[in-house]
Amino acid sequence: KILKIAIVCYPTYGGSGVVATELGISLSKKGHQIHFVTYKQPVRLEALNQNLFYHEVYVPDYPLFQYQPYELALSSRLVQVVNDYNIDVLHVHYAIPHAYAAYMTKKMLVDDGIHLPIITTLHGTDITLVGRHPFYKKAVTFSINHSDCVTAVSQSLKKDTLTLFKIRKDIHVIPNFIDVKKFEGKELPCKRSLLVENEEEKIITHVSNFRPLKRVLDVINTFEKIIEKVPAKLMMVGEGPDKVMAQRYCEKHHLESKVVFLGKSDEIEKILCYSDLFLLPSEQESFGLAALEAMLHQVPVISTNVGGIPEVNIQNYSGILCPVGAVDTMAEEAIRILSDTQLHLKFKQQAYLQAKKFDMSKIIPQYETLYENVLDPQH
Ligand code: GMT
Repeated sequence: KILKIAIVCYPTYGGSGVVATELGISLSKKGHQIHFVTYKQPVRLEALNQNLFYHEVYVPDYPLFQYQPYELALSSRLVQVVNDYNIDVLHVHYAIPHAYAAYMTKKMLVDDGIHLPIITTLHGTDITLVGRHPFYKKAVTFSINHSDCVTAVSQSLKKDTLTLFKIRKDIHVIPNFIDVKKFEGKELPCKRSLLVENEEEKIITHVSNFRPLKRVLDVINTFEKIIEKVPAKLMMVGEGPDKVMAQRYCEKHHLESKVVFLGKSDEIEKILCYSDLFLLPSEQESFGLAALEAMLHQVPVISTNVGGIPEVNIQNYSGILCPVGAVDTMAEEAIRILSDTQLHLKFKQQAYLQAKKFDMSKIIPQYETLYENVLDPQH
């Protein structure tokens, strides 16, 4: 059945926005009509088509407000979109405040005689960091329990949700996905020579939003230890609160010629295609989409062994898992892999094989089944 689906997400560079956008695009290609409702056009939503719509949420400044009432503006806009386009299902990504706004939308629509099923997808810190805070906990619990269907991106996040909140709902685990076909057999322009002088010099990459939980100093400290043994450059991709601190550290330790800060990039795949190793030393990570994207480009991952990462990065297969803060071990493992061409190649191939398990062709139908189930009154 062709469905009309409204999707709410953070339109920024975060993984949850990327997952929501790619899901919407893929569903639109299958014939569903998709309506993104958010405050900015999602970054990966380059081209709208006849099945893909974007509705902006405006939150005008008003001197009385210290905080702009975004949930109010979002739910009002959602009511309007649902009425104007006969939306069948509302799918919100990241509980705060989207699940709450979805509940309000549903309630307001009752006055218009409309029943709107809501699906909430939990992504990470909406549960493990922000959502569990006593300031939000009650509202997060309430809005999860009042969603018609709840999904989490990993078994680990499901477990955390059930441990931290009093949840009466069944939580479906639907992992994040990548598009294997998009790159299969394609030669990407790999400008490796622009960055390194020879094959001996390796390229190590980190992609994140530079928040404290990403532990970007661990990335740099690991890199410092690696270059004691293996010549390498470090690509730091992304923007965020800890970026300046990381740049200062590099200046102070005379690493400027070896560590490149690339900022936000729409061309992650071009950076990954010439990367030899990916570092993800996060303190917490409910899934680790950045690691999965690296693996798709045959980049082995050295990561921490937290949250949902071990469901994505398999120990001694697609990469290596280490305890949080274990900079020495991460560096030793990196040196071991990078200095053995055969071993490196094996990890690269295995990383790709592991990534393929998360191909969108296996994951998108799981969401479609959920949409159909919430629409089926028998269910
Ligand atoms: O929860 C966050 O910190 C933000 C969120 C995002 O928008 O990037 O990240 C989470 O969702 C991603 C997509 O499902 C996951 O890949 C990330 O692991 C997860 N982040 C954390 O758990 C810290």
